[in-house]
Amino acid sequence: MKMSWRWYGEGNDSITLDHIRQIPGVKTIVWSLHDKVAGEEWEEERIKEVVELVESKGFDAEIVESVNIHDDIKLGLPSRDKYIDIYIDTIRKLAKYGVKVICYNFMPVFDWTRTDLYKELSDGSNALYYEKAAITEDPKDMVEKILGGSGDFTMPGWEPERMAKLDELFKAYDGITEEVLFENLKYFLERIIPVCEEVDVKMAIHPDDPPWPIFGLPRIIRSRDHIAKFLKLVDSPYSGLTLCTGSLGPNLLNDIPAIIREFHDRIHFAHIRNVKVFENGDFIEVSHRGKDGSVDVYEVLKAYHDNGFTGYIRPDHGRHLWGEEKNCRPGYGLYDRALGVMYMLGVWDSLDKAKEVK
Ligand SMILES: [Mn+2]
Repeated sequence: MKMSWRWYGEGNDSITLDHIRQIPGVKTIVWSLHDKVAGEEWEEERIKEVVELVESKGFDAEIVESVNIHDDIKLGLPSRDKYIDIYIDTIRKLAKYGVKVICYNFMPVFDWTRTDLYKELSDGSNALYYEKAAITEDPKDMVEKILGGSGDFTMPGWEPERMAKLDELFKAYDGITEEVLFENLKYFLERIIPVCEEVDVKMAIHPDDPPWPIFGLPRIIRSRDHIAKFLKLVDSPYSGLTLCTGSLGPNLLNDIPAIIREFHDRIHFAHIRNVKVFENGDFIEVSHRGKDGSVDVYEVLKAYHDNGFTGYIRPDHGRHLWGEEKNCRPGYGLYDRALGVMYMLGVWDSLDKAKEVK
């Protein structure tokens, strides 16, 4: 297992590489060129610059999260081939600079969805919250909430330019069923995976968050059966998973440790987050400690450990602590994610020791 940390880049994150160096055990920086919109070319010079900076601080830069996928690819439009060519070009450039895993998602229109970015918890901290009843008929209400609450930070998946074309986007997805979306994903993978095999870059799809359809849009990576179907689309180790416990967790029917045990050899990147699911289906993000929420984080880590997991792990979102929400990216503060790293390393070290004793 290699511990990693998502960093939004110089001048685009309240947390610096020097902060991250002081968190025990973090070896890999998860990065991206966050100013790039889906379908845009990534220049080699820009890639080189980030990788060299990250490496100069003693980390490796082996994971990119994300290289976003243009809507034309998801929609299966004739123009998709042009965008797939650009995507392949980016994969080749990233491989040249030592990138091993690319995390991506195939969610139509919206990335992750929440109704409150700063919901207060009983201990006075606050965190991302999803209230089913607050999801109105009109997705624009939610866009306003998300963009209005993100301060000066850009929100990946919520680019104002894309959100301005919301009506057009919804119209384009009219008639795109789960089945069609799977077919369009297959087409994309059939073109890129041979290149990934050639240059040794593993693709790792992120599950849909939350794990159910919203606003009538199809969501296809949200349960054990959806994952099994996805892995058969192109049956190569280079087409794998980012297994996010925070995304699958809000549906209590998802037995995450069982999913890990079944598909561990196709999981390249583990996102660990705990969520507390309420009786009415609302949920809030909580600390990584298993007892604080509905995800049994110990059993999740044990499922990886039992299977000799050698991939990357990162704390997913965290609560905002000690007033840091005034100057941090929603869900990506320093303190709770650092506590999460230590919780995970604590569990992992104990599992290592227990194995030695036997
Ligand atoms: Mn995640």
